[in-house]
Amino acid sequence: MRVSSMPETDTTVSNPVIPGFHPDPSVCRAGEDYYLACSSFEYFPGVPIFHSRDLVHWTQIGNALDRPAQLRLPLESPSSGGIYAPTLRYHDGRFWLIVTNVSGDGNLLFTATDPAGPWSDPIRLPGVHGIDPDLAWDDDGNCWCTTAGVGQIRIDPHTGETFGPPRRLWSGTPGAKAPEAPHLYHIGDYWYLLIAEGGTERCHSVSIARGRTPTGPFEPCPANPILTHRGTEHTIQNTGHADLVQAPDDSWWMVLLGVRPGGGTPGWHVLGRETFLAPVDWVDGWPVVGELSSSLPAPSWPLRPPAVVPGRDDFELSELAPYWISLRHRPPEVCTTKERAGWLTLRARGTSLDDTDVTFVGRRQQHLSCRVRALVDVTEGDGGLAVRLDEQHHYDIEASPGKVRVRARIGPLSTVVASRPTPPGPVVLRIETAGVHTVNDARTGPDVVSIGIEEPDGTFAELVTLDGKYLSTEVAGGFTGRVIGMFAAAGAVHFDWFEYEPAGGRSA
Ligand code: 6LW
Repeated sequence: MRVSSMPETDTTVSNPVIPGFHPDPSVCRAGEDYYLACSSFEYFPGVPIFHSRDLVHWTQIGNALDRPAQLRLPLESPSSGGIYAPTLRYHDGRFWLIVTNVSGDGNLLFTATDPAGPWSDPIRLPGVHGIDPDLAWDDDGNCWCTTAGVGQIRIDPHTGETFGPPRRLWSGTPGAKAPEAPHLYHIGDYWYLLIAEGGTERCHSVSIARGRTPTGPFEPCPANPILTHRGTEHTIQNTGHADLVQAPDDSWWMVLLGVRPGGGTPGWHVLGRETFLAPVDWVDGWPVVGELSSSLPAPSWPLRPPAVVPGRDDFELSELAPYWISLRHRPPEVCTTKERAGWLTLRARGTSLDDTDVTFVGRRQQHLSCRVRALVDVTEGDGGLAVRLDEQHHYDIEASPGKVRVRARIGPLSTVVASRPTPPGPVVLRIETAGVHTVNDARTGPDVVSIGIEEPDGTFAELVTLDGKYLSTEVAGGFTGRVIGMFAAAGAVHFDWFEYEPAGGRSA
């Protein structure tokens, strides 16, 4: 099952091209096909892989780390731990993915002939330290691995062996903090080193330097930062962590992360750091990034929107769709169709979303305004729907036989905010989020999260409306974004279907 981003008109591209929590994008091209990977932190499976034929429409084709041998996330690992930024490259007819598991085995390298998978077991890199690892090959076949915080070292990508001590290449702009997200490219007569600096919040930026060899020395671009929205009122903020790719027509493009805050300045964002696209030109041997906006002129080639995946999952397939993610590992008890044909059965491990070892299966919230519904049978357990950022920031509606209750967890505060009896039998739970848009897509808030059930005649019986600001990154911190899904708090909970629907206008 393929999950596609929003369709666009033929003349414009709407940014983000991959809405929702899809940070630290890394892109590569193989012939006419583009592939993109993002970080995934405490979620399993990890590192979503996307495919595109036009750089504009992206379809999730899998997750690179989809088995425990590849992705070990200790149950006590914190939210926003786990899998940090990847680099995805195509070299010598194979796909290469390098990533850091900050809660487990450090820097790991994977290969695949098909980016949809299966990907290999990890090639460990004990001699590679730091985060945001990058891979680049020179014309002599040497493979250079560059990381944030340590520098560059030559590796054997087949064995993980490292050669010589690491060397520092460039520390970025004097005075700018957190040089990270390095990517090395051989373009024309130069080797270019692209980095992010300023930190992944409102000061985030993209800078670049160049040298004659992959090991430098590097001279910084006189126009650095080549991209930033810091100090502006732009509706897209925190722009940084970029990667460059050349199209078959020789044009250049940049994917990068950004956020869309609401509530005025500095505001708050709820969908996490999303993947954006920007055009790049070259002037005097330096890249010049075109305007990054929520609506871009389309590239010169025909756009190829793939089939949009329906937002409803009836759990009829033996495999969960690739957009489904769980916490720290997919619970072995998740049985789709085996126990009840066409139902998803979740067996409780923890007792609530406060626990790091909770049975939760969710999908990234990709629209400021959306409606989520699910039919749940709690004759054998307790469970329901939740919208979460982390263990300390989530809103849940939990059904148990004959009643539902809504609980809000905001930092140290946790309280049942509403409850009511329910008719016997399965019940439809509903969560609606609404982020109010104004001119130019700037969201002035408020964010609201309405939670309730559906009466037998389908009408929405709202139990409570909560302030969505408390499920934002500016309140909760961290590197992820909202995930909405199903959970089990006791026994076995059966879900017949789950439906995610964007509401209102273009609110992606
Ligand atoms: C990522 C690094 C960063 O590895 O945050 O703030 C980390 N910058 O580039 C997680 O996204």
